[in-house]
Amino acid sequence: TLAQFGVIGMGVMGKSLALNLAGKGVPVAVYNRTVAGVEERVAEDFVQAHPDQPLQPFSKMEAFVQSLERPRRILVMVKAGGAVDAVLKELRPLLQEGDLVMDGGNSHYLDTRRRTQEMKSLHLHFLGVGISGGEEGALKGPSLMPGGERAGYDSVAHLLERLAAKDRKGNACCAYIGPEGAGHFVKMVHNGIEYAEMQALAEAYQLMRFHLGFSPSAVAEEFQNWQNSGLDSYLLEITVAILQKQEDGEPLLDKILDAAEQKGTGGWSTTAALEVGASLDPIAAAVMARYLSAQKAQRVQAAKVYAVEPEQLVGVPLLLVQQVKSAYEAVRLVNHAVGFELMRRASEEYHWQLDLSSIARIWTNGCIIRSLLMEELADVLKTEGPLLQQARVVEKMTTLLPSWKDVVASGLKANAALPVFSSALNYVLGYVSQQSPANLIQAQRDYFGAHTFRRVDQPLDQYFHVAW
Ligand code: NBP
Repeated sequence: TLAQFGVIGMGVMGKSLALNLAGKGVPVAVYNRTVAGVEERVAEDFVQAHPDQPLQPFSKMEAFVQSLERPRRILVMVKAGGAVDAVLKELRPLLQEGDLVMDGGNSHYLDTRRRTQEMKSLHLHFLGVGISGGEEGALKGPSLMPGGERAGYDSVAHLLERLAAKDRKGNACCAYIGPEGAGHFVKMVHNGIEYAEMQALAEAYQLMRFHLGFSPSAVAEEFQNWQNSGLDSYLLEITVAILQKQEDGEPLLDKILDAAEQKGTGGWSTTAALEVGASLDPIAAAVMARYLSAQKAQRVQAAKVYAVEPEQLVGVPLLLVQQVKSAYEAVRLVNHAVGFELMRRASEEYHWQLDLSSIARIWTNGCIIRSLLMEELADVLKTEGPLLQQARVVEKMTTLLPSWKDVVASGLKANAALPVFSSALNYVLGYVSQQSPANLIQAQRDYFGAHTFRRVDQPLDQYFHVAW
């Protein structure tokens, strides 16, 4: 029998996705480039675990393509960048009109736009599919963000929906996102939000560990309390497990070098925000915090020169921990708000008609930023208008704000660097200011560059210049 779905690239993700779908009874063909034996191993592993399920390995691209029923549906799961173009180049002459190729890697959305056009000119369908959930998600059900031509999506929707995780109501965490690079754009923003969520957790940990004197296991216990009181998320869950992990009777965390690495999607989100003119403060701050952390040698040297030590927060410990929790909760609201606002702006700019509530829904399971908050947002985002102005969010934010301000103020005073906690707070305070000091900026611009300004006492479509 011909396979209904093909996967190219038997790395961590490709292998797991192939096993996921074949495990659900869909005949799948798999191919990996030169490395001998990779495909066979995947097939062997699979056959052992599921003796009745269909998975066919190929080591020749042509035979792989021929093994697929038409129109073909092929998922390319290789390293983002040149490797995707190399695979497409090899694949194109083997395909026929109406066949569909999907790129499931973390490709840049502008590359996806270009590839969509290249494929379209050859009458081939192309989808850029954002995939989140890591290895486990790929195996058990990831969150899928397919973007590209609607017709291409329709020909594979039934299979992608089987592949995906299910939300609380049993619907697939997969929905058509929009044309061209929309799917990869949304995946990129997902990762941007992920960066700031991780950094926010790191800052909460830092305050408790180094400024309140908690041990890693005591922080884990506190985080567990948060989990059980409405803040549950996958990232919080894994952080608890990480803090509890021991090696030779000591926290493994303390043996890990404090220099964060990154593959670029957080930075891409920041660049995209600059391109569409959206604020992305906590996400940009999280990216920069990783860069600063990576300058380990310079930091060690500077620590000697400045001799600035972490100091204890002043106050009642129980109360302070409560305040850290409130700050964390508020930061998360802002982080999600700026992420969704970036998508809204991009949607307008590129005419994608993104459905933000649907995007939040497909992020409620399978992906790295799944959380109770995301489930609430799927509902809140059904209402038009900025997230931070929705009644429920305003109410929540208003109760959290005093503690958040206290934590940031006393944290900075105690020498804690809090890039995400503080940048998100700055964002909110700026956001709720009726009067900003930007009139001074406009005056300065007009002074040195004759850039003109608008006046509050004149119609707003008129611009003025003064001989300063
Ligand atoms: P891996 O590093 O595990 O696998 C990479 C795959 O790309 C291998 O099959 C490799 O083949 C293949 N490949 C490379 Br590298 N260069 C190639 C080329 N020029 N032609 C053909 N194949 C080539 O990566 P992964 O973790 O599975 O990630 C794949 C994509 O999925 C990436 O874009 C990644 O960002 C994205 N992603 C990863 C995760 C995750 O949690 N890991 C989550 C979501 C998205 P070889 O075996 O012959 O070297």
